[in-house]
Amino acid sequence: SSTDEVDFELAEEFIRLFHAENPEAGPVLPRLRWVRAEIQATGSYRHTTAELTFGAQVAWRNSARCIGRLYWRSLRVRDLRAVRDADRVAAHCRRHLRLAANGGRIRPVMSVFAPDEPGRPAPRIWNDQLIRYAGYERDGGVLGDRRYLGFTRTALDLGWQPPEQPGMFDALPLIVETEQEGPTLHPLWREDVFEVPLSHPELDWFGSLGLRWHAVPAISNMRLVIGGVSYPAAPFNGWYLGTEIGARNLVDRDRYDLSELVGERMGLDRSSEQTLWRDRAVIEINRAVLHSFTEAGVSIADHHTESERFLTHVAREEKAGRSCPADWSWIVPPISGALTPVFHRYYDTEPLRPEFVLDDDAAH
Ligand code: HEM
Ligand code: NRG
Repeated sequence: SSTDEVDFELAEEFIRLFHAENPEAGPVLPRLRWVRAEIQATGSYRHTTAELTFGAQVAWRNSARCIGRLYWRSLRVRDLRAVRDADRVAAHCRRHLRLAANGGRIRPVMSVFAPDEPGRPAPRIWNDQLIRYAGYERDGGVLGDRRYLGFTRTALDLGWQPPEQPGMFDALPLIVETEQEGPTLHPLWREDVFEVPLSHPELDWFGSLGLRWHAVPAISNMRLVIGGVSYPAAPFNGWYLGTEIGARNLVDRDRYDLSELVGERMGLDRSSEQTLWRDRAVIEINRAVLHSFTEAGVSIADHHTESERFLTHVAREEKAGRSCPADWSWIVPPISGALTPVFHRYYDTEPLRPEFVLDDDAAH
């Protein structure tokens, strides 16, 4: 498990990589001797801030499912390894969201909290993202995000007070667990949740559907593993690819399931699948997402542009003599796949370290 003693070979592999890519860090052998002694004495070792920052950036570079990796060097890493108690973890997560949103000019940020150590588990964030919307059962249907029915129930059981008038887009509280305190609730504040109301460049009625989405996707349930050391609480964010919201979150059957409603409002012929009314509705939802974010001055990428950038990244990595692991089924966007260049080729698949790991017991 991740609170076991660190394997020196994993530490060595990372320290060698760090020194190979950062020659200004000096000779590798003294550092390796130090790390070996520290593991022998304590069962683990402490990364320098430079190692931590580099390790986090390379874990992003190695994320086979991520199309956004061209800017991996620009990741800002907040070294919060001294933070262990739930209140401070939550306060720093809220600050992370404000730093990342940056008034709309979204910055890729990661906050690294205390690692697991032998016999001393790190704090854990139960939410799969820092911002997620509640789902409530309402007369046979669901109000809000269907996928978060279970998490919403958990939050309510822990004592969460939902808004007096529950809605489709109520930000869930953070649930932070520490060894001493157990799970604890931490509501987000309004100013932590930068949101964009959705409207459409031509379909005037679209704005009155009352749809919105949050500006910052911040994954909080992946363990960052650098040189054998596990950081279970290390939330990170970039900006959205429009299709994540427009083709999945608002459209998947187990999320907001809105294609039927939008198809109907568009007056499309839904008597047969052959009219492709679903596809037409989903395209308009995606136009609304890109239009609304851009009008609001909030960073967002379209799948054509981000696909081009990703191939630039793959080419750069190749030129640097590195392999670039990529998972075709995650990289190709969920709409218009073959219209983007990422569709028309295969990728390296051997995983590399450092990495983000999704634990089995994570997620909801
Ligand atoms: C996954 C885009 C930044 C790490 C993804 C996915 C997209 C994406 C579209 C697939 C998500 C899905 O289908 O649910 C972007 C864009 C970014 C960005 C446009 C803008 C800068 C980052 C950053 C990190 C990161 C900063 C980490 C430091 C990952 C990881 C996954 C992923 C680990 C896989 C998540 C999983 O397995 O559920 N990204 N990303 N990305 N991204 Fe990025
Ligand atoms: N599909 C999820 C977010 C997953 C990660 N996507 C990013 N990551 N863009 C959703 O909320 O729709 N990022 O770090 O920017």
